Amino acid sequence: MSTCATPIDVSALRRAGGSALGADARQAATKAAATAAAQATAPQRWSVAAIEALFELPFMDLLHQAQQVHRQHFDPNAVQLSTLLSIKTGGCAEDCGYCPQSAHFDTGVEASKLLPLDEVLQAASAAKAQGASRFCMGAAWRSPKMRDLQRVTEMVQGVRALGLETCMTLGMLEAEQAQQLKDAGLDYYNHNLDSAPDFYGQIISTRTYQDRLDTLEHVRSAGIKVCSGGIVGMGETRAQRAGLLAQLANLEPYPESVPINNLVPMPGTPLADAEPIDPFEFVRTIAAARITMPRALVRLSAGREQMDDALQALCFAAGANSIFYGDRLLTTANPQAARDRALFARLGLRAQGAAPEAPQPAPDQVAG
Ligand code: SAM
Ligand code: DTB
Ligand code: SF4
Repeated sequence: MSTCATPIDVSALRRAGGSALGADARQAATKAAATAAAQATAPQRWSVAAIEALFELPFMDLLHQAQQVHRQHFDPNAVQLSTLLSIKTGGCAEDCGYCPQSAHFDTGVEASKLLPLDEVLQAASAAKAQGASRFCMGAAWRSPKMRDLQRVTEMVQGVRALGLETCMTLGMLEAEQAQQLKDAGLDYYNHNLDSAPDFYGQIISTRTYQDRLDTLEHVRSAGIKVCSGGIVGMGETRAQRAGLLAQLANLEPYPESVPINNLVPMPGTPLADAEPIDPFEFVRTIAAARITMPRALVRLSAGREQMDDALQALCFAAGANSIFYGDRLLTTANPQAARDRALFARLGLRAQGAAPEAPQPAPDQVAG
């Protein structure tokens, strides 16, 4: 890992606060020692204002800082690949305003039953053969029922036996349910905070922010690694994007994996006509996530299909080091695996922790 770049003072930034951050403070922040956050023994809290101050930095300064933090903790040319499968689609009782799977909205997504084990294992084998290191299974549930949990634990065991890391996202969990998943060998549980507390109520009414925090606590206490992030581009303000990151970064410990989703506006949902976020603001969000959660895998998640290669490259430069890999997310399209392999080859990126037999990008797959 290279640490050649000019150091920064992350603590100074935290102290600096929001709009008060002027050119001098910015300069100070880019000149002082880089490893403050990484070396801190006690976790420090991030104020929303300090994270807003990161967003307000000149774009190049912010990217530079994010790269420095990234390089202290990760190989900057390695990207972790997770493949997603919807094991139970549609008909969800929740009213998340972005989601095509909610039964509250007429989106054309048909409700289906939980997939059989053999179909799940087939998809997992295919994901492994393509080079994924983690297999994430998602269900459109408010929370899993007892009988569902029995069946999903078999999926965890089967996918693990294939040599893949496992992740599930099944909605809210009670403490005992989290323990059952841990006992089955589940590595990660995804449950997003989705947005800042002061914006959340405009998007979802059927579960509270505290419900989400409680689930994360149950997952953490059971010893499962936490995957939690959110969505941007839902009409939130910059302060609210900072507010989401503050919530995540101040979890003790912060999540091992942080998906940053760019809203995929789905016809029929209340957010179908949401104003798209400025692409550079999206990159800023990735950079701020990297700086505030230095050791987390920051996942460039939903929305890649709508991004060009240059924007994705900026996201990687800003510290994203994980993607969903494979042609589908849950109900929407994701870039074809071949397109991702070509992008990786053009950028000199490689898959982190891929199975040895995973196909490496051939020179002729490199797009012009
Ligand atoms: N039902 C479970 C839950 O809500 O926790 C798991 C599945 S849910 C679809 C997982 C996450 O996908 C959501 O928390 C949200 O962040 C993301 N998501 C859903 N629809 C999206 C969309 N249209 N655009 C971007 N992200 C989306
Ligand atoms: C996450 O944060 N993003 C993924 C995963 N966790 C489960 C889901 C994205 C869903 C995008 C809309 C869809 O495909 O339905
Ligand atoms: Fe249901 Fe999850 Fe979609 Fe919300 S995000 S409607 S809980 S599937």
